[in-house]
Amino acid sequence: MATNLPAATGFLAEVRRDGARPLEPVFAARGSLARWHERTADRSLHIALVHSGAPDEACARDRGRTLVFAGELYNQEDLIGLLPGRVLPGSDAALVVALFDVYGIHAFRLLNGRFAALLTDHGHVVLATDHAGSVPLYVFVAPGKVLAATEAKALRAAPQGRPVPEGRPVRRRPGTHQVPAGSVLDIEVSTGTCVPHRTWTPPLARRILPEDEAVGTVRRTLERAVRARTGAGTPLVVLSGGIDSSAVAVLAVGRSAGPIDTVSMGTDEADEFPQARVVARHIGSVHREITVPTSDLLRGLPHAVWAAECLDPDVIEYLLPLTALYLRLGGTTGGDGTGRRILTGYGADIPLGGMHRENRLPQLDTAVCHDMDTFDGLNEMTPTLSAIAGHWSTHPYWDRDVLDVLVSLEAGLKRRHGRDKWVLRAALGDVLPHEVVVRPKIGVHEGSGTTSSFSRLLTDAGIPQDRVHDAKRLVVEEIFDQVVVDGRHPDDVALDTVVERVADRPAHRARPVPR
Ligand code: IOT
Ligand code: MG
Repeated sequence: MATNLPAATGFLAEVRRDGARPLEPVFAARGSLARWHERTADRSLHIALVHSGAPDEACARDRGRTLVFAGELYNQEDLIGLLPGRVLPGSDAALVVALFDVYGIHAFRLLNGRFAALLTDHGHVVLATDHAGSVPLYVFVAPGKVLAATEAKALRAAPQGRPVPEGRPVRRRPGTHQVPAGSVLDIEVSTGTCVPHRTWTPPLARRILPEDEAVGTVRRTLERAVRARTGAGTPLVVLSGGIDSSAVAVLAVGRSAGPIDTVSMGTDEADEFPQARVVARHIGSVHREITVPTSDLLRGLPHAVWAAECLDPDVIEYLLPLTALYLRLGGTTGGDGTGRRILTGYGADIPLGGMHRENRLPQLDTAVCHDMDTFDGLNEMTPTLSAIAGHWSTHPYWDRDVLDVLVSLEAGLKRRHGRDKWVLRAALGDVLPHEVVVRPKIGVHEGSGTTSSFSRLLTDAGIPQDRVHDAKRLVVEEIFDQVVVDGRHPDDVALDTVVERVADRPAHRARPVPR
């Protein structure tokens, strides 16, 4: 592989029997663009790939099948062990197509990875997402046509399509559907008939383990997930100094020959720099601090929505400071080997109930169940968030094995001895300073002042305090319509006008204070 990044970070692929012109590939993800065209007697396949220097490795052909693969696998060794006597596949795509030959669609049940894939298989198209749907995948289906892309905006110009079973319609693009997380869609091209299969689902049962066994299992599984993600170069960890990212950073150090890189972002209003510095000093990382003026942070709202294609205002508040950080990391051209491999602590709170600050076990597990039922489609972990700046991000806590362990632990291991996320804190107790291990959670939206500055933007426009959350939803929707549905570039979105329009809606006008 030419770089330390996956071969491809996104694709648009079109299987057609009609010979129509392929769509113009439009991606927020930055990188080099490669195009392929393949013809058989009854169909054509057009592929446009966003790649980082080795586009050939993102496609694999075997026995009349072609696979397009964006992302990477984290259990290659186990998978290769399933193919005894075969020539060792040279790329993740080649490995998956070889496994498909042995296992059919069930091959996708074997994969632990961060990917979206499309496979042509003799009159069928098979689409697959990883267990978490962490690389979003969108599809348009009509008889004789299957179009799929890792960004909804790439299918913007597709005509009206048919409903896709289990697919999630995209707002104001009724023909385009998002493929669910942990799924395979088996589509017959001639008829457009589509059969969905689940390949993963969050564990529903809870495991009872002695403390030391739970702690040891979490440590080992997380260590393996970090190891699988560090790659060959110097890893870069986005570090807040909280337990989640500090754990990733200290485990990455164990994997790296030299010091690792860490970076923290803050704004002119708030930062967690002192907390992150404690960790950076402890692990001896090469550490940077990036301060983003709050006005610039807010101007990035259209970029965050453009990258994540997400309609949830709370999620956008988590992703906005991270988008701002990724855009300022440098080495931003992609495709020329300067994009960074980024490890993040994002996602630990979901299986551990960390966001909910809940002491009572039934409510804690209710929160975990709710969050595991609702993560799909939020695109919180989309690689496009960092790919808009040419980077590749990856999330050890949402490794399939780590997630299986964390979700399934009984709630009393998550909240214990008066601490939230107890099992994780205990698992890192011997390698992190005590003050880091016991530090209470601060969300990135709080630590960077994003929630408060976004609120102020709206109250300054005259929106009453009690309407602010609702107004945030409308602002995000309006931006989504411009950058995803209408295909506008985020630099061309007039945020002030969007806010004014939302403020002018009757429900959002400030009411006179009753005397
Ligand atoms: P938080 O846990 O604060 O941050 C997520 C990750 O972003 C951190 O682990 C760290 O790697 C990076 N990060 C945070 N702050 C900074 C900073 N100042 N500088 C550099 N890197 C930073 C929200 C949250 O609180 O993030 N994320 C939750 C999940 C959201 C809930 N979603 C849901 N229910 N579907 C999480 O699990 O991480
Ligand atoms: Mg977190």
